Amino acid sequence: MTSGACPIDHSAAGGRPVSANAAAFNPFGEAYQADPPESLRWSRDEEPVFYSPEIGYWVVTRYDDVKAVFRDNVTFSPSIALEKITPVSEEATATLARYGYAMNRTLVNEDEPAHMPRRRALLDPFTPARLAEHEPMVRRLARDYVDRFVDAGEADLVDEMLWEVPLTVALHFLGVPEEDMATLRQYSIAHTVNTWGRPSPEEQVAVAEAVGRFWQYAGEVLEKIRRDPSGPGWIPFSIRAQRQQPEVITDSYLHSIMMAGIVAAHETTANAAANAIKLLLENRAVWRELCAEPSLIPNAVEECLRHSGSVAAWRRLVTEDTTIGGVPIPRGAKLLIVNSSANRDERHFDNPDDFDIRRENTTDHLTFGYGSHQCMGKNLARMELQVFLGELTTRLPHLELVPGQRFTYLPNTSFRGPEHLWVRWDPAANPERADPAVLRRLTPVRIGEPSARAITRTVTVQSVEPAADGIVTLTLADPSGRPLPAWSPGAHVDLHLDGLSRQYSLCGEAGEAGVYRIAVLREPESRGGSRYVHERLRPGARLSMRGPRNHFRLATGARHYVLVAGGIGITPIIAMADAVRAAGASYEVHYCGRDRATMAFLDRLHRDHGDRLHLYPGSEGARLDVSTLAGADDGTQVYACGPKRLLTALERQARSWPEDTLHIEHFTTTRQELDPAVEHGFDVELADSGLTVHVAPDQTVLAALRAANIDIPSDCEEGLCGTCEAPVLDGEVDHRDRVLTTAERAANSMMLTCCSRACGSTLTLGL
Ligand code: FMN
Repeated sequence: MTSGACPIDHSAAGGRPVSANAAAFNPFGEAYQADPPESLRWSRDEEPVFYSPEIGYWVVTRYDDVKAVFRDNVTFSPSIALEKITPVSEEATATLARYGYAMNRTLVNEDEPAHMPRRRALLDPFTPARLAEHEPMVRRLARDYVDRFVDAGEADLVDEMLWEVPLTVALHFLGVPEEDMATLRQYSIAHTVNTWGRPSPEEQVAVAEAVGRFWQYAGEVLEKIRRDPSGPGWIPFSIRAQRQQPEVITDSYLHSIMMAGIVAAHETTANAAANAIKLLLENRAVWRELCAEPSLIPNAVEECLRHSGSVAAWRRLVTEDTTIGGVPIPRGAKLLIVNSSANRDERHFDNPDDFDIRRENTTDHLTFGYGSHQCMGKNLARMELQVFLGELTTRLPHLELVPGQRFTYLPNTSFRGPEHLWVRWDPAANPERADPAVLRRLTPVRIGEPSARAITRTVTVQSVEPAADGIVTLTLADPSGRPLPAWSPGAHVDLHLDGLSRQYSLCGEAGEAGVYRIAVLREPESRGGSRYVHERLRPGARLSMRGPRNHFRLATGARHYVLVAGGIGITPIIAMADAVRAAGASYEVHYCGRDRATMAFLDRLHRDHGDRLHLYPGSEGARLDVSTLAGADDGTQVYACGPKRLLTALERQARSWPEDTLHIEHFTTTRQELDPAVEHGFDVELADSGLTVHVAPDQTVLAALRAANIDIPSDCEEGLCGTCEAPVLDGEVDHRDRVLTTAERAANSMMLTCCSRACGSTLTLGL
């Protein structure tokens, strides 16, 4: 083909050749409609940023690139987020004009500096504290709708529940009277097709009619509420806010958010719920796990949003010549950023196609977007999804997909969910028939991102044996006999003990593949965890466990290892000793204790590490002099775990050792309640979200971020586990955790938000 005959406009592609794959890409075609991330696998692997002549957009498919675009809302303007992706025919334009259709800026498609003041002014009803007020309403609606079909044996969940409940929730949330649901549903679909679809010219006119009527309807409702805006809901709240800040919240703005709000608040949630239930029923073992262990639901919701989210792609306009992933992109280019593809990028998520509800970084998904335009309603959506799954797993655990059904999707680039979802079950087996008390069981809802604490697995206690005075060893196994995941020396698990989360280091031997061994000291001043282990745990008991995770990783390749343990701190150290011995490395073990009777693993240590072992039982007058340790020798690595006194002495000694020689793990925290008389308040600026959050003297950074709707996973909330870390861009941190190393603190690029604070009046975080 000569260049003159080439159908592709290379100038739009910045003069770059368009590959065959890029030329063939069509987001309205079968492959993308069936499975957007799968249809773009080639792109993630070979050409992560490409020009699509079919739609005239640049397409961005890798995680880091998509996130970078979301993060920079100036270079990548959101102004085209609601633009019609298919050019509108003259007739349709005339139809819209007849209705006075004037959809203007809404939060979704507005540039700075106008956007953030509006977002801030309208944010309050979306904060977790306000959202909690809606939980009873969401539960009541879910219950009522399931009541309607629970005895039927078969239902189309989309038609009979998943569309109307989110729509009703949306109307309640907005403070809009419940109107004709079926009409509103048609309006919403028309809006989606109008914005993100490819209607034929004839369809365009019908769609424009519906959109025009929707616009008119939104205006009428707004007027009605304006007459008495004292009621609950976001729209009355916004009308009241308009009185305070008329120049920020204008009339046309209110009309636009009224219409966009109805769609944004319900269609995405309805689709997300249908996707989630379909995915769970296709993965029956996971569905069964949720039925048995409802505390897994919040994380399952998050993994469903990552794996099969309802917002497949979003749009941005490039405002200056730039590069994305190294590819030059000209000013004026339009971007289709495919967040569903980013969510399956193996560069960010391990085995991304697997559906794994215990995935550690699930919440990193980009289904809600990211940064200053992140979905404001994300926590309302999460709440609804949790309530739906709680209701269905409790009342219809025997639910299954009707086999052989073909799932259809409304053809468009962005909003994705099956139009129908047929399920069936045997009503005679409904649990509530045998035991009406089932209906009183409330699955707790977590408002906000899932707690890392909830990513649990159930284990059985296989044996409990004395290891020394006051210490028992427990062997933990998978209840079904499957091997537990592999672990590395220094790793710990988090056990859920009667409502408490406690960490225990793994100390099993190499031959014990598939089971975990831990040793637990009964603390005289126990806060409940170790007492529970000693008094209540017997063989056969079931426990919720999280992990293993490792913040005390053994570096390979050192010339010599010095391993130091005090008391129960021997647990990670013995695993390290086994590993360095197996690797044939040079090492020595130093083990201090009160007396031999209280020192665990002495036989094993003598047997496996006899000539390398140095024991210091205090009752025999033996004392470890840390100044004699070989830390100063080039290539030596020192690992230590034990009581604070020992670790402080080592830290002091380590000042004379080469940097990064000493690695320690604390088992305890000295964290105290925050005393407002001693602490000072400060501001945390969030660079990616465009927010400034004030942290009061008696508040943690984590709590302040949560109250402002920022997602941060957490677990121990004592500065011990490292889950709640956040990137620091500016400002000096007063580090109070027990996880970061001296080098990490000195770099000042990371902080643990559950306990660390600002030295000065401001911190800037990369959130
Ligand atoms: N305590 C142990 O008895 N054995 C261990 O192996 C152990 N490993 C720990 C690992 C880490 C990373 C951390 C932070 C703590 C560890 N602890 C260990 C301390 C326990 O988590 C817990 O604080 C202790 O059992 C006292 O809890 P209680 O006051 O509720 O009884």
